[in-house]
Amino acid sequence: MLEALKRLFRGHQEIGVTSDTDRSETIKQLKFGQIPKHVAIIMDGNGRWAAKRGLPRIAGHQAGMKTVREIVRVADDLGIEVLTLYSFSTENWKRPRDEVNFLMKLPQEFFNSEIKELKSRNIRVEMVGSESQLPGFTMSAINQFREETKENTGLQLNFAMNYGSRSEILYAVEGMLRDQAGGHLDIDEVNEETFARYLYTRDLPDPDLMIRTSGEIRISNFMLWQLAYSELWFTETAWPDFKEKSFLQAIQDYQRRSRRYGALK
Ligand code: V0D
Repeated sequence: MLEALKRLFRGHQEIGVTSDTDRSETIKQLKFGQIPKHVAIIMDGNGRWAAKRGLPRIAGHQAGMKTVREIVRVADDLGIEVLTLYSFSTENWKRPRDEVNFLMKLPQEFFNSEIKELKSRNIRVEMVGSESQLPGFTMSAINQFREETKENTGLQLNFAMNYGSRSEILYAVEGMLRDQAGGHLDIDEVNEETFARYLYTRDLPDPDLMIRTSGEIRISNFMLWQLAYSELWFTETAWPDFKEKSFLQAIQDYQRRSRRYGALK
């Protein structure tokens, strides 16, 4: 963790913003023993960011990829264990065909530009969501990531792709009914823990913190089951403008909130 702190300060000096007292104050105030294990983010506002500048929506998605790079770095430096980024929802198929086609090529582009750094940082890349409707070339990029990073033990970076929480819950129910019919699951074994084993997120801890950018104060079908006890943090900032400083602010706010579960209140 001390290494993480050093890296943050080093990065700070390299980008020549030592006079930015806000930022260094935020870093100094972070409690390194209370870093959230799992942070999930709804990366909203790329299209709006572009429209505001008279640019095509795809320019917003491209700018959003730069933010992904920056946030992955800082999350890794802080020692966060799991980062889940909502990159394509089950509803996003309704967007114009050209936009969908463009988005589906981003995993390969991200692979080409990032695989080297991700490997050097010991980051493991995975996806959550339904693989079935995704184009072959998109799945092949994701599978390349999986294959080349499967032994990595550092930050787990998940992309929620073709993900929708209600359909995930139905997928879990189907899985349970199938196991029950096959004699592998008994009705008295149905509880919160066994149910969670049938979700796409079966191998992940629940998010401690969920961040949504760009002003909407909604969950929008993202991790309905998993966010039951999570801290929720919203900002007006659009995803392409969401920088390291905003992320550190979210972590600091998370640490300020006392985490009391319903039972303790
Ligand atoms: C566009 C802003 C990385 C949000 C970020 C297909 C919208 C950039 C990925 C990615 C997207 C996905 C899987 C993977 C590696 C990278 C990505 C999509 C959109 C939707 F294994 N950025 N990104 N995927 N955007």
